Amino acid sequence: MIIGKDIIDQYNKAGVENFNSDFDFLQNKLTRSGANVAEIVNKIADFQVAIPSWALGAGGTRFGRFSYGGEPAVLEQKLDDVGLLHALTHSAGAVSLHIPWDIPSDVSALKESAKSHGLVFDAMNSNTFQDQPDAKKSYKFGSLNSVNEDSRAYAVEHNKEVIRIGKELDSKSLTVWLADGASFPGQLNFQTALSNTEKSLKEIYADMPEDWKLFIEYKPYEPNFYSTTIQDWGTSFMLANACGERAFTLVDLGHHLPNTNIEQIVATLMYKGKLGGFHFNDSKYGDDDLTVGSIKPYALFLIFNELVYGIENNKNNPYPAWMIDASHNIKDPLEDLLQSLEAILIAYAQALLVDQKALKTAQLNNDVVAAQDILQNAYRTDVRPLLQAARLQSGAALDPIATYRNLKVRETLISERGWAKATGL
Ligand code: AOS
Ligand code: ZN
Ligand code: ZN
Ligand code: ZN
Repeated sequence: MIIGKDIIDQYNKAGVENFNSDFDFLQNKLTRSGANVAEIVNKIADFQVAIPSWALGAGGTRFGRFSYGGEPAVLEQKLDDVGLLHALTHSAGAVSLHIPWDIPSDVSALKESAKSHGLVFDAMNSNTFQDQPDAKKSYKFGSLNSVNEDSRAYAVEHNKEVIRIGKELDSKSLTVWLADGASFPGQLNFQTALSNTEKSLKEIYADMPEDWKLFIEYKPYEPNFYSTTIQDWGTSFMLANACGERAFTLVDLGHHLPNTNIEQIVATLMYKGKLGGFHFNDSKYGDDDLTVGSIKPYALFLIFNELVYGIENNKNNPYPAWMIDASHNIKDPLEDLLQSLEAILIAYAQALLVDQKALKTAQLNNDVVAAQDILQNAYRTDVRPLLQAARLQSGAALDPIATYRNLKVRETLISERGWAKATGL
């Protein structure tokens, strides 16, 4: 199924009048307070978030998975789904593949299809957290950190294979997330595990082309419940520094112990030029991988406030790679991703509204009340007309979810693809 611009335009007609009056109201209000609305709308329109191939099927928990119907069975169909999201929003212009779940059978056909949807291949993801049916070595007791030299070499080799596939697709980065750790005290020697991990990552880094980046993701626990070798941003940062200047830390919002100040981590990494990538999701308890902005939208805004500040002020930090890393089993995955994209852009737009000059003045005067007000004024602004303006100007849908439903996308996908489950998680 392909959604053409003409069809979107047709559906937009019904909403344009309301949009105009909402937008005028907001534009006047923001212009009065000194904001450059056209510039903000352009920034929102430019913001692109990668969709991971594994979020397109119905995800789940370790207790079960319920199919949604019409899930993409093969990589080409996953690309088609991201294409639908991009047509509706014009903010999902990239796809993040996972090897071995997404091994392309015909590289040039795949590139052609990506091009036709306006998509690029963002970071490649390796997988050394599962044994594949044809696995020659096991990752049961670790991969890049393994005490078993053969397992370690096998895991390094897999990452090199992912780089090789990524090169063919013109991807420019590799994300490494490791499940490596221990479930019981005494199971592994922390220092040996860390030093093996560092050695392995250096081998992978050395194999990357000169214009590639390595993103090192951290996570405090799960699937191991006593220790994880790359448990926090500090460990990731240390390993990134050990690898070299094209290695960076990747922040996944769900990978922190409760109440961790993630915005401060973002600021610290950007200050050092080491924030490479971002996985968006939301959570209440752990790595819940819920829809972005569904639980803690204010925290998301505060994080974006640091991102916007860092993009402006830390020129030593490369522009981060954005990806949604969410997956669960009770919503239509495409509608869920549309909600996540909306939440990301809302937080971004609100952060763009923060009066940075006034905030600096308040901070210099230790005016705590004013500082809080400046942030909350931005956060409490209903910025959705700005997102609509950005979409309208790029030919996307004024209301993506309503258009998706009106067009009966899921019903069409079910009739085209049936009830087979997606490959992957
Ligand atoms: C796992 O918890 C991490 O969030 C990973 O980034 C990702 O979900 C996994 O690599 C899926 O392939
Ligand atoms: Zn992640
Ligand atoms: Zn995760
Ligand atoms: Zn997650």
